[in-house]
Amino acid sequence: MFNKILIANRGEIALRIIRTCREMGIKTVAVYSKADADSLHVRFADEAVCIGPAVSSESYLKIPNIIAAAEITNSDAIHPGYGFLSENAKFSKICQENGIKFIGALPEQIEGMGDKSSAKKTMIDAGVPTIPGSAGLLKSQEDALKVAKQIGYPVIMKATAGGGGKGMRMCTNDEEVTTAWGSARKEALAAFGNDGMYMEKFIVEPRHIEIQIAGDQQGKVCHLSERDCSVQRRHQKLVEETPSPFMTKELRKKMGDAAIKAGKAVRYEGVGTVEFLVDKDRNFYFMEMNTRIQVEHTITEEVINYDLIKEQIKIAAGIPISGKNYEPIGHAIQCRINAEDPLNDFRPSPGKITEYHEPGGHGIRIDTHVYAGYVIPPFYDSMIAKLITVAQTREEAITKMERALGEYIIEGVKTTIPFHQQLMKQPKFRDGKITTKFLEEWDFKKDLTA
Ligand code: MV4
Repeated sequence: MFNKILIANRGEIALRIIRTCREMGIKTVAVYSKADADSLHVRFADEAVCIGPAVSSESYLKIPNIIAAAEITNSDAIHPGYGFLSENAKFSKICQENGIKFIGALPEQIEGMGDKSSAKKTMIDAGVPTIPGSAGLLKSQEDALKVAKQIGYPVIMKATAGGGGKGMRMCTNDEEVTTAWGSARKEALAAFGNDGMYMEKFIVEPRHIEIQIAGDQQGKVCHLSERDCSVQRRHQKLVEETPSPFMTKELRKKMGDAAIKAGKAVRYEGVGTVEFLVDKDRNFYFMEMNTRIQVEHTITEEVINYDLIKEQIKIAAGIPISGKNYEPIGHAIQCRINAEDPLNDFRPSPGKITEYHEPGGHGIRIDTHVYAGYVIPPFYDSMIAKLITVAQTREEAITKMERALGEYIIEGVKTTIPFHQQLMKQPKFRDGKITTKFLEEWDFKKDLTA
């Protein structure tokens, strides 16, 4: 087992990792930017190293500084958390070359999944269902028009280096394909330095359901059931839950098998997520594979009673997994509490938290790094807490969430708490009738100001 782990991250996930390390008897090193000197992850770690100024590109993304911090503290592994360097193939490789275990995917796995068109090809070869579309990248505008005709409108053009909706265009006719061919490629080139595009049939009002998997160094892969992340706004997840209200035992078996196939196809080591789009007839299609721990891993932990960070560390240390698949017990929901103003286009609202009181009681979990007097810096993402409720049924978990949101006091900054309070009351949400279209169709500003 590792002696000392450096955590190349900040905020709640840095704390989350430190906590598990402490339970495992592993020493921890925090790294921090000048803007985070007063952060809890700095105080809770055994050691802390300042790695640069506030701006991420000069600190949390600065590979030489992080490697140097690992060397001087004699760390034998690095946990990258999510975001920042967690899916950076180059960083994974540099760790490897310096004899530091990267607690995440191997460079070739990150690379293979980062290119969406080649990831899709890998999945087709492995027998994982994918969305009908172009065989690989589109060669020209004429090729795009030809493929669109073959698969039939509506279609969607996607950047192979994409994710998060950038360089993605839905097209309903030839003219839109012609326009998209220019604009989407330009956008992708600017964002990723890669303008490779592929095309798929557009799935109308899909659900986003992802399967958590774990694979060990011995080649065993298991699934840890699903999370429904259909409540998203501009590709930002706001609420996640498990089990999915749309799930059946049969579908879980099929999607779980497909996710395991996906993991085995790349000999996946560590915990990962296979994202699927699910249509109204419960057909499911591979969308992307994430090779990191995710923000929403918490809800899975609650329904399968399993510490996923501990599992990541054990797998990285070469300890085999049991290999059995997990069924969820009970129901867990997570609301992302962001320092954002839901009435002003979710504009970030950094600043000092003047008053802070957390909800508590049975079935409540809060993962956060904030406290009364904490100043939220403007440089990083605006998530300040994850509020998770766990109960025997979905209805009870929602009721508990309403109660907890009502108890949560955060003053000095705007937060998404009022948004979540209204969401929990929405009949469509309560009925589990949520697709990725749901937030577009709901006039939440009206409900927030009523
Ligand atoms: C799609 C789709 C419909 N049909 N692909 C959005 C992000 C990117 N990872 C893939 N995305 C989508 N791909 C086909 N063939 C609809 C979306 C999509 C979406 C997917 C998941 C969660 C939220 C979404 C919001 C809008 C569009």
